[in-house]
Amino acid sequence: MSATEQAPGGWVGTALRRREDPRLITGRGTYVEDITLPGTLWCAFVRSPEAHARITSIDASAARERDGVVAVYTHEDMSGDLQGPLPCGWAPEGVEVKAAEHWPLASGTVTHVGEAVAVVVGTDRYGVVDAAEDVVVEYDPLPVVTDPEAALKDGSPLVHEALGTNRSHEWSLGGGDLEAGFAAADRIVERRIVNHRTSGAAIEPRGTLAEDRAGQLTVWSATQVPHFLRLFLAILLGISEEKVRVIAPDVGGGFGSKLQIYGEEVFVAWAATKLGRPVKWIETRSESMMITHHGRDQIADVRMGVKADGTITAFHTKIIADFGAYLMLLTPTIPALGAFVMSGCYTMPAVQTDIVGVYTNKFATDAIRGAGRPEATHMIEILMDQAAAELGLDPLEIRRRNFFAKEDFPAETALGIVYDSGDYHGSLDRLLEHVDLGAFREEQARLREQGVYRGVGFSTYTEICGLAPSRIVGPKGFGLQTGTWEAAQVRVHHTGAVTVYTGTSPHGQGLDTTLAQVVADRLGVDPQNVQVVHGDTSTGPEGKDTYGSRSTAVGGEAVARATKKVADKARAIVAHLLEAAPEDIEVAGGKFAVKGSPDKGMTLAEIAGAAYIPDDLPEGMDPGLDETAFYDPENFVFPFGAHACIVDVDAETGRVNVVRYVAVDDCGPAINPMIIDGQVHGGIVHAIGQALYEEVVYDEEGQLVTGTFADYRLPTAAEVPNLETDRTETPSPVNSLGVKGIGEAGTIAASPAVVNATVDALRPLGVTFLNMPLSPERVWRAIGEAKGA
Ligand code: MCN
Repeated sequence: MSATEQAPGGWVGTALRRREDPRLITGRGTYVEDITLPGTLWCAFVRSPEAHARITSIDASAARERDGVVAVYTHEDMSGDLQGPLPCGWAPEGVEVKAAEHWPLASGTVTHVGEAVAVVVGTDRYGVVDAAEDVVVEYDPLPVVTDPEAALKDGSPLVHEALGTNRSHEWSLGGGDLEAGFAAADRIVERRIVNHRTSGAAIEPRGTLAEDRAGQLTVWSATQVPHFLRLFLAILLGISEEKVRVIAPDVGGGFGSKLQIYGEEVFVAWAATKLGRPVKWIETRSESMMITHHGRDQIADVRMGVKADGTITAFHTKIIADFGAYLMLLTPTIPALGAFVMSGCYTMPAVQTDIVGVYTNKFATDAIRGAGRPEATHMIEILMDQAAAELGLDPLEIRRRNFFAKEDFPAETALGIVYDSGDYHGSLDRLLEHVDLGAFREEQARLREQGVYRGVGFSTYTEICGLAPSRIVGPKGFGLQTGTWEAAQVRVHHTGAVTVYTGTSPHGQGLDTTLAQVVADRLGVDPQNVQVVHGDTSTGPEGKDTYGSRSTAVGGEAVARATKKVADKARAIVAHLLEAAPEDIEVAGGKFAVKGSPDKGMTLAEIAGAAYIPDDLPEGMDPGLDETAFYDPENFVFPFGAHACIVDVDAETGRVNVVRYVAVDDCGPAINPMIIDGQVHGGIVHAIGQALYEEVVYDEEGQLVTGTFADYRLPTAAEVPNLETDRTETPSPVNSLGVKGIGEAGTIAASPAVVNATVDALRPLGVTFLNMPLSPERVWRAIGEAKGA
């Protein structure tokens, strides 16, 4: 299909090329870095080289004397103007969360390497960096703890003395009779699963520019959450909200790491108001590795009870979640998100997740693509393979025996969560159309004789996304101190061109294209004539931004609902002018036409003309063609799928090479199959990266060992085979589009497939279990240990 050839059903379903791409890939995007206002001042942060220390003195006199330095600030300069510390948005009823105060600039003590201690502001971008080196900070080092288990022990150094403990909180989610479930099991499979710390590693580091012009504060920031940022800037700086405008211009990837209210953003906004001049900060790559939040970092002791035939009787996981030094916007919620889908695709009668959150002297963890759900899927899918091996069952057979059946949907899990729709057997069947398992096993045996260790691994997953239902997510439910609805405005201009304002805020997901497709079908126009505006808090309705794969299932549905209101009004105008009944007007052939008389109709431009020059509108109708909708869904949506990974392992060096990867995903009816493929590709590569290469490492002194892309190994095209993708389409009953999220699905699904494949390859050598990352050294050692065993 060519780039613009419409699918038979309309623009929805068409593999339209991302129309934002020509601009983005030819250097015509506008990132924060591209915006410099006259008189802009730059800032450079003085960051702690210590992981834990008392600040005994800060001497900025030499820095202040440097040419071009306008000011040097510390916490004391700012604190009087701040209405409170940086926010953590989770305060569930009945759970005591011990949150340490977290300020943009350290207050007396530093608790992780890279913590900002002072800032130099000046006229020259490079001059401020030199001046920052002239700021002399004296530290009195304190004992450091980086291991979360050590941090939980009595007598451990305390990250925050004032809290009296390193334990931030405990939280559990369970359902069904766990004890009875384990009592009924023929076997209990137990594993310790370590899900190591990773970085979001977006191609564009963070950056913020702020200008205060006559009391109106405008902030450009590389953020996923401009609406939340405006709200918190207003609250923290004590400025009336309408006087704060936040613009997220083009944002070069976020992967969760820009779903945050960062100290640098607050500082830059504050400094702009203080100095009356624009202030700008652009993060360096090494800062990004150090002080843009990390993800994962969980140790889970997982137990699964199974009958001899593979039926699961109980699933219990105890998670130690390493939060680093501070609870940031969503830090403590991340492991809990995984708890909601700890049943996976399976009819487990009893499930429980117990979480303990721990402070350590590292930077904070928070949402990174998948946010809690990759960790949950990893536990479940690794345990499925481990149980199959212990019971002598086929890994796919054990899955099938426990799947919810297609007829079970909507399916309630033991946790009381209702999965909206699904066909788990269907997606696995589809996967096996691509992967001939019989032929693979023959090839595997043949290769083993030649000393080549090839393995196949599977992951059958479901995830929870479309983050909304406020009644479940909000203060009286899960405990987020916000609503999580979405809003949209659809404005038809005089000429019939359309502008859509969405409260979501994409940073690479292609929403400019897909939301235009949704609108185009409903208004009978070409998507090229539908402009999508996002990421500016002073245009369009309020919004709740982008995370949790919500932009389509929640934001897209809000767009669909606003468009429906416009279409209904258009229908009424056409019916009035053409003397037909509104219910007889349909959108066909680029017109609002009378059913059965395609020639009798009006284009959107003609209707807009009638709406804006209102000399003959239906009785009582207001002029204009411009509608807004707010949408708060009844439930989440639950995408699902089946993935297969084939790897070769070099038994001499331990190197794992992914030779084939096949994914079948289901996110409901595709709006744009090409964009879905792109999202799945990116998601899988993210997980292959975690499984094989990427790891944020701190040493025992709390020094960051992986501070650059030379140490933090992102996979490149050379490490990833051509990914094979296919889809099934099971509509969700939750929204009118039937859609579910796809932005995180690949990442949620893929890591256990890679690990299961590696273990499958190495079973003849006696390796039966591995934790990530599967670095050559770890795999090589495991082979050696198995030989010695
Ligand atoms: N889509 C579709 N048909 C469907 C479902 C989705 O065509 N049935 C399309 C959507 O319209 C959208 C894309 O797929 O163009 C992803 O949609 P959705 O799943 O709703 O996810 P969001 O837009 O809310 O994106 C968030 C999600 C998250 S949480 C992370 S993290 C992430 C991700 O998406 N970060 C990304 N994908 C990313 N992709 C890029 N390039 N960069 C990031 O930082």
